[in-house]
Amino acid sequence: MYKHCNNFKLMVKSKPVDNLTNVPPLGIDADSLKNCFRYYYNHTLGRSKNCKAIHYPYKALSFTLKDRLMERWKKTHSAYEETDCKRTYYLSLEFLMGRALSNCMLNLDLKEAVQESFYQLGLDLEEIAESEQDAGLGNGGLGRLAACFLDSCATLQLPVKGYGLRYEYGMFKQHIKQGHQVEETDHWLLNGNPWELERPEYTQHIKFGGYTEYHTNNKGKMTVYWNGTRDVLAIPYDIPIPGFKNGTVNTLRLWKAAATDEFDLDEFNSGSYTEAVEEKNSAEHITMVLYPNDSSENGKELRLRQQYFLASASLQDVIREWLLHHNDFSNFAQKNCFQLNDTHPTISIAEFMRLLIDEYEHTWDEAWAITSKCMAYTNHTLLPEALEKWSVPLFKCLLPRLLEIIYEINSRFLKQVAMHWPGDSVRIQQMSIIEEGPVPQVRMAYLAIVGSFSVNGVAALHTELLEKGLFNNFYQLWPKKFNNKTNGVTPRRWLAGCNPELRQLITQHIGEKWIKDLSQLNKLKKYLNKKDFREQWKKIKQSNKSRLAHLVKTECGVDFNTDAIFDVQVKRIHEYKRQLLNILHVIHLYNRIKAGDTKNWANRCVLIGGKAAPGYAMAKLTIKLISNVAEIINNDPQADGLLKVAFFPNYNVSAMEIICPGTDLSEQISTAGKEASGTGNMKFMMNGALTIGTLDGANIEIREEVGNENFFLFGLTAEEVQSSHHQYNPVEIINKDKDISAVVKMLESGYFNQCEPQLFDPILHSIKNPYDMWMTLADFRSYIDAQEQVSLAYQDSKRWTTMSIMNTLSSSKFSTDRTMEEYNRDIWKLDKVSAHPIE
Ligand code: 26W
Repeated sequence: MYKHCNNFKLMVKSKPVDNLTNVPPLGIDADSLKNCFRYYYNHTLGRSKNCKAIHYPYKALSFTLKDRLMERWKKTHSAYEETDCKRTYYLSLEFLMGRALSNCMLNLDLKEAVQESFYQLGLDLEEIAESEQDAGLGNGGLGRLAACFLDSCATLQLPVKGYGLRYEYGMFKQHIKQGHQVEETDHWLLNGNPWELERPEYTQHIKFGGYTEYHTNNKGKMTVYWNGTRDVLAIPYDIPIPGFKNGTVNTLRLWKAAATDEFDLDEFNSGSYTEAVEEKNSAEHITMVLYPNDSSENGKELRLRQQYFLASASLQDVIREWLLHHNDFSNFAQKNCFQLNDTHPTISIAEFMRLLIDEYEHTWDEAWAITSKCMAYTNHTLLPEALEKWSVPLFKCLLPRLLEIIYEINSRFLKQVAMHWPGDSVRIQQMSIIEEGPVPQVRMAYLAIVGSFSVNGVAALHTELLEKGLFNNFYQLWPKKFNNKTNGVTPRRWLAGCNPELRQLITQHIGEKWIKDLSQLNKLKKYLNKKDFREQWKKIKQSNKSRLAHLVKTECGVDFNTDAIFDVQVKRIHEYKRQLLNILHVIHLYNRIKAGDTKNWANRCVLIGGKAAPGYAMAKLTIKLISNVAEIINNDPQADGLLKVAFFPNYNVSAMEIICPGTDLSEQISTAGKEASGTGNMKFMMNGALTIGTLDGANIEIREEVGNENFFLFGLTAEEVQSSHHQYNPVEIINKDKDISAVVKMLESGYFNQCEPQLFDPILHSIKNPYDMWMTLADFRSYIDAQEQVSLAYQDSKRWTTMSIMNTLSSSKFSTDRTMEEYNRDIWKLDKVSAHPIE
């Protein structure tokens, strides 16, 4: 293990360094924090009062807080070791953590003490906290979900460790220039990350390339050697994950790729010294950048390298720790579980087989018995283009031994299929992990299902559609493997943290327990009709709207009036999410203004934000359309006061922390059957926004919880979408509806692209296309009508306030605490371990 880290030799003559019990606990009062802060600022960082850079006070405070986490972190680790408890490893290519500092203060309950010490030092805590860069190691929903899960696991004292990649560059930064998205790199690690702890002593070796050789050993046993590989080092960096006021600190371990110091002697001797060194450079590329695609990634070799790198490093690390305390793998499966976050880390199934067979001398059957009992797979998407496939030739070249193992898994699996459906060769072809064709492909989702004991979807409808559609064959074969786990969001970051005024109001009325047990929000019901409570509720919403309006002004240069409806859609830009439907409605409202038709009008400020995958032309064009429409409307005096539109640049976790508390209306308008769950919808609901939405993903469950009367429903159902594709006639819809035809005409006239003729033709074609997958116009009328209901409701301020309160107090199901309890009850079956609470 230490082969390439010679500075991590073990001590022989020295005694172990003083253990934890002899270390005095660090003070958490304002004075101790202040002294510690000063120490770091002056001594460790070596800055003086002349230094103006905000980065250093940020760093000094982060170190101060990390120190407070450290003893809890070690105690948590020892508690897990001492109890020899069962563990879960959450394997994910993405962890969208956002900022750490304010979250740490929240969960350690240190905010007031830090505030006090900063007051004494004359420093502005808010300004310093806001200077922290987001850890944007994810694209969207899937990555943020992983982050919320970690928060809940630590809060519930579940022994769960996250494993991911330490990308040097996170999600790109989005600028809007002349209405177009422009990407800028996010070199978030440039100035160091004060929250991470480098652990070079646990470096792992990862193999790539080479070939396999078969030898029979002296006991007559066939052994496989994977030789001629080009190895890469995986160096772990640990990030602390504090639970909410409970003394637990779990770990997120992120791997960085580094070159080995071994030189390829052949190359060296043949004089290719620089080439040999260059090779080392390419090793480091593996964790250089997060892939910014949230639906399709067409077989890029580097992406497969990333996936295998994560899988192999994490599994070897788990095995290393396991063997510290166990002699063999006999009860490994009883004590360990790997949760695969989508198919991205699915190569783990084959890699674990390889390690058990080739490195730890198990038979195939023994290895399979262990592997298939500890892997669990979560699916996050129904879109066929998002289902990962890897070309067999690429696999063979990069991971020859793993391909052999996958073929063996497949051949044994297909025998099972043949037994279940004798003579059904079509079924075999349909279910094979290897898709035949000119270039055969490895179907990662099928590998994940075959190798896991649990397969789950992320909302009730989504799981049902997996069972009935995409994975139906597998469901027929193994119905018990399938289960639903509706997503959630952490109420620490997404209510207590981002909405401090509402936190205070709620706590004043029902105490503080709701932060750990969101079902307590129900207790607010008795205040629903209390005048004082309602007034305060409204006041807080207004104040959060002012905060958001201020942000919109600085980021977009657009004035939002806080009396208007704040109508918000923020999420990745994708055709299925139908930002297009939203902007078509905006154009409709504008047409009404121009026609003087403002009966029952409610003033609106429409905010749309999100990143488009850099190669997704249609998504980028949608951003341009939104920007152009905004430009025209915001500069038209006729629309002034009635309608404002803004595109929010660089939407990320920290922006959402300001956006969701200030929102009145949450837009969840995907084509039914396409959005697996959605989690933004939950953040808005928790903060008292009302939803306008289709019967898709978790919207269905949100509506169930809040009641039909508190939800603005529109659009076709998933079933209707499925069954009406063949008779979809958008041109007829346009011709029959004067509002819709006015919108389409407006676009066709080039009103929004006067200097750029034909610019939006692809958008016009797509909505008029009878094969439009997203059936935008099919739902347009129903959407307009539902939006009119929204306007009416908003004018009745009393009714709106009631609906808003009802949304927050009905949101408890959507806490990831509930989600994690369910994963644990049905899949992981972990005991909770208390890490000797200090609080
Ligand atoms: C191949 C690259 C790639 C990368 C990411 C393919 C697919 C993805 C994800 C599946 C995209 C994603 O984030 N899915 C979202 O997951 C959320 C958490 O479960 C759900 O709430 C969203 O509905 C789903 O779109």
